[in-house]
Amino acid sequence: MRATAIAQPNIALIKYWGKRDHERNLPAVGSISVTLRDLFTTMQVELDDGLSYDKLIVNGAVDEAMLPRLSACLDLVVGSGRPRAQIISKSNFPIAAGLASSASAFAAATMAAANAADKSFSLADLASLAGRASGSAARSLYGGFVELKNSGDDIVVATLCESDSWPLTVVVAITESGPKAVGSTTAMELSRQTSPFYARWVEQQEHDLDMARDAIFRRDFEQLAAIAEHNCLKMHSVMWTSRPPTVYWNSATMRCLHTVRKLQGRGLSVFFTMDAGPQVKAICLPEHAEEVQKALAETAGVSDVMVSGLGEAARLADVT
Ligand code: 2P0
Repeated sequence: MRATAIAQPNIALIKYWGKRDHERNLPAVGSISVTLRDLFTTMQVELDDGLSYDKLIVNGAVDEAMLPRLSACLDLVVGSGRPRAQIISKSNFPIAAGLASSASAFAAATMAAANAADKSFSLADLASLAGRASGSAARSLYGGFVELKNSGDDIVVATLCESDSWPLTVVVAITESGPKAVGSTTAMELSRQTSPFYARWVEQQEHDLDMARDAIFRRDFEQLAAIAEHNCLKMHSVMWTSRPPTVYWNSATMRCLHTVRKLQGRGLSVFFTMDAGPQVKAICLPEHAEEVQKALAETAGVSDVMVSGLGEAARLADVT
């Protein structure tokens, strides 16, 4: 009744922002992401009839805040009459700071819970279940370049290109390490309800997905860079025009964008993207990673820089 799974966070190049169905947590738009290799979350789920309540330990400390969402995820995967669980989670990167920690956490939790309960779900079923817990988590069940499509009443997730067939590098500049002030679920709902740009955002997403998919199939870095930056800035424009506005950036975020622009001016193959947090992710060709890392580390306000290649799908660590 115990299993452990490992999943890596993913970084969206074409973003998920907004829901079309709250109850089932269905996204309003498709998305394309890259799964990372070097940042990871390990999740051990132990179902125990002797327990009277669920318990979550994150990086050695009891975590009450995330427990209700994880308990609901386990209810979906195992069934609401399930035994209570002890869940032990470890991540090697800052959590709740816009680094997609919920994606790796819920992807790993879904896989571990299914195996602890001896349920044999297909990968597609696991992705659907993980997506109900956290939209971006569905993508972390797959490796490399991953697309999440809206399909009728559910989602369909698939790898577009394996990590080793276009091995890009992701450099993450940390500009703030505390948890974010507004959770992305709340912020995206605010955007849907109040931003005058929201409808256009949804309307244009298919075009952005087509452009990114085409760029990935043809390994066209310039095309991918242009559409990913555009899509990211559109998503943040939707947030900024919400009432009240959601602004995840800080001054160091902006300085990192200028750093990336300068690197591009010098001919380096690199582009930026930002999510529901102030960190900047610079995606580049591996031969430019060292220079990108150095330039971001020297940018004022950057406290740390993490580097990752692209990685594989979520997997089981053991089953006992
Ligand atoms: C993404 N984000 O595509 C976008 C870009 C943040 C910005 O998916 O409400 O934790 O749990 O489904 O997946 C973060 O939101 O949201 C996210 P829920 P999730 O990566």
